[in-house]
Amino acid sequence: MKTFFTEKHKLRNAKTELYGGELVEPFERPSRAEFIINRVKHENLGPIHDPQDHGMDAIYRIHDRDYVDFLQVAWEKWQAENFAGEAIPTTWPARRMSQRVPEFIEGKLGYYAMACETSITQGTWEAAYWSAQVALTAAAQVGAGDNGVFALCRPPGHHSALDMYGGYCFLNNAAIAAQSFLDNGANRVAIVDVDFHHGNGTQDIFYQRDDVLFVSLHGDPSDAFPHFLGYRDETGEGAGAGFNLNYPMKPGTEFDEWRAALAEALKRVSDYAPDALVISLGVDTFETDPISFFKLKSEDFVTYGKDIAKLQLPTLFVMEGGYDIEEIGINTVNVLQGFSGQ
Ligand code: Q9C
Ligand code: ZN
Repeated sequence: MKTFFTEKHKLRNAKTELYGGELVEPFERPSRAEFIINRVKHENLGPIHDPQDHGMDAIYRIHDRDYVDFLQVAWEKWQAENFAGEAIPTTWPARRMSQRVPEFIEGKLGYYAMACETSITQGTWEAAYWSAQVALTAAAQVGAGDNGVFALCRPPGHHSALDMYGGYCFLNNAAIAAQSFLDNGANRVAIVDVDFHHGNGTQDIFYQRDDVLFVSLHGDPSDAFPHFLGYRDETGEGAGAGFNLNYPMKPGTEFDEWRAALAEALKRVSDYAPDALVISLGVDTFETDPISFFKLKSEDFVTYGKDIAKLQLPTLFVMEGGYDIEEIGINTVNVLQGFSGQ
């Protein structure tokens, strides 16, 4: 299996995350990708390639222009105010307030953020841009006939929507890749999101569409981030009615229950008969993940990789979360090896 990866992910290197009322070192840090790429090499998963530059067009197929403009200049504008710390919003357009976009950077941050743990800093835009290019290049490789390809994206993407960042995500790599399949001749694409957290951004982007089926397994939003989306009764709207499927699960969920939900999800995907499958691959379902509450063990990742392979679909794996950093490489590559039968 080929891996697409760039060292440019290191440009995303925030010093702070607001967690438990303190500014801590971000859980989403550069060493995550280093552990994964080292495991890919150690296990001889396959060749590692740099991404090609597919430009901005594919990004604008998913994200709003004003939002992308904001991401590109947010750090510069924040710095111009001579604030001491990293760019973090403080105020949101909550219920019954104006949804106009403010001029001042602090207002813009609140407008475009869906969560405030994700500080914007020097290099954030460039890393997010190249993370999307990794997904696009890997998608093109699937389009060229490879049955399983790994996009080692960092920063992750699935919490990012049309005009929102947060949850460590800026551009929705999986959504951008799914749209690129459609723009290159696919009629239907399925996205299965196995990250511990609900893929609110991906759901929102495709909620009214029937050309992308979105299925997510995740911690119940009543108990887990992103808290405000991911309930079972969110099934799609308009043309998209019936094309969104959520499997929220409770704290302490073990692999047997999780795997049964995956089996249902994969059955729905199989019935949909997509031309391509995108897996939003987060391994924060692991039993010792520091910010999550499922109980998967390392060998379970191999098992579910095999389950996905049984669909026999052209499959793109897009890296999302996973914060037990010492084990992240093992768990991620276990899925890919299970899938490819290595
Ligand atoms: N108490 C991804 O996995 N904060 N994002 C969680 C837990 C945000 C996760 C706080 C978690 C974002 C891509
Ligand atoms: Zn996650």
